[in-house]
Amino acid sequence: MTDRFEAHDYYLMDELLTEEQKLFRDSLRAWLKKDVSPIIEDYYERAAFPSQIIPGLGEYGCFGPYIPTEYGGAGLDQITYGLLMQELERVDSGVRSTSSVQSSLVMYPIWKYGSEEQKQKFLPKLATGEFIGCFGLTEPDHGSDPGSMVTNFKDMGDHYLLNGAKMWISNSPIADVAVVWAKNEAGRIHGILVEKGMEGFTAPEMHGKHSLRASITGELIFDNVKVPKENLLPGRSGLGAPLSCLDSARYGIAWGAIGSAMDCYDSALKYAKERIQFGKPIASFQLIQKKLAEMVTEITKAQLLTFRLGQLREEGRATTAQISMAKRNNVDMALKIAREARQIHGAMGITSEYSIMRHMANLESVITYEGTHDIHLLITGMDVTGIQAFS
Ligand code: TGC
Ligand code: FAD
Repeated sequence: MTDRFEAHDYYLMDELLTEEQKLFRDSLRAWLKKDVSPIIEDYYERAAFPSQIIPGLGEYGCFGPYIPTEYGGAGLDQITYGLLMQELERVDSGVRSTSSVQSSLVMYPIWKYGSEEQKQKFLPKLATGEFIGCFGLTEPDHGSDPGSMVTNFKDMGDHYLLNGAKMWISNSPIADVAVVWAKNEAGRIHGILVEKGMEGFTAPEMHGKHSLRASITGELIFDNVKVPKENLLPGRSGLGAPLSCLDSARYGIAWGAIGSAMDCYDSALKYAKERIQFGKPIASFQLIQKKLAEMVTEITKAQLLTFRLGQLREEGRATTAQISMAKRNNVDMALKIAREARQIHGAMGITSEYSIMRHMANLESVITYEGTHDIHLLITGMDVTGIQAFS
């Protein structure tokens, strides 16, 4: 599939970006067009992960964009991080997912809560893609309510003994290291680094997904796994530790969803101008124009919301609730745009000649993971009323 994507910048948002930010975005976009777009549909159809793109993701700063360079990260600002996520998801949500998990859910907790030895051992290799990581929070019986997790570890004197299971874990079957959240004997949640090859640790792949097919998802099973004590993240405990990682990943998703929407809009606009029915391009009909006008309006609103959120994050002022609002709004917006774009493409919209249906199916995962659409609504509700309505 030739990638004909052109970015539309209705409110001249590029004028708000620095030359360096544009350079990072444009060079990543060019590489994705050349090396990733042409293969992604095939991998998606075969439900396989294109592992040959891993070194490229490392080179373009997509593993740990905002992690300091002393640990191998790209040392970039939050807006550039967002722009990278937008470009990746413009191609496929699964590609953005790989970068999100590696950066915000694996490198971030190690950088933020890890010991110096853990940082030196894992971060440089994660930054290049030599190591792949995964993040185990969700369990078969505990998704939206991770605080009720049952995965646990016992202090055996010279090591910890880990038992339990995690489910729906992006990249677990190919991961070299898993950041696993588990309870100690006092019921306190801690992060533990579980490494590939530890006895009693397996990570079987989950099959049968109709969404995010170019990303591998699996389980994490711990059957009396002996974990060295130095693998405990010493810097923070409690549910707030994994939730703080989610803040960073959800922010990236807010940008990423804009990428999917931009791709669907661009494809729909081109198709509407080229497709002739009743002797005219379908773009000349009012109902098609309504769809296109609403799409570009919603994308522009999401871009402005997310750009401001990026500024607040850069200043360390963005709240969890503000991030929830952007994740919820932008993913919902992208899903609606994918559906409208699909309609504009008529029957062609359901084929693999266009990226629309793949984006639409992918976004059904994105609207559920990292906190469901309704959980984010409840986070906003709690923020504005001061009353929590989760339980
Ligand atoms: P709650 O009582 O509200 O909070 C527990 C403790 O955590 C603190 N806290 C935070 N700390 C830092 N950052 C945040 N964002 C925080 N949010 C809360 C809070 O202050 C409290 O601290 P303390 O000291 O008082 O104990 O917790 P709750 O049990 O009521 O749950 C709240 C809820 C439902 C919002 C939360 O648990 C939640 O967000 N649920 C959704 C679960 C989720 O998002 N899972 C994602 C799994 S990872 C994933 O999906 C990866 S997909 C990857 C990909 O492929 O891209
Ligand atoms: P549930 O929590 O069972 O929710 C089911 C429904 O009930 C939802 O509509 C939800 O909104 C609603 N609901 C739940 N509680 C309430 C409430 N209090 N009030 C109102 N409605 C409520 N997890 C990881 O830890 N690591 C990963 O890498 C990871 N990758 C994933 C990749 C994919 C492709 C997918 C699909 C999921 C992934 N997840 C991962 C898991 C994801 O985070 C969970 O699916 C998500 O948190 C929701 O949990 P659940 O599926 O158990 O749904």
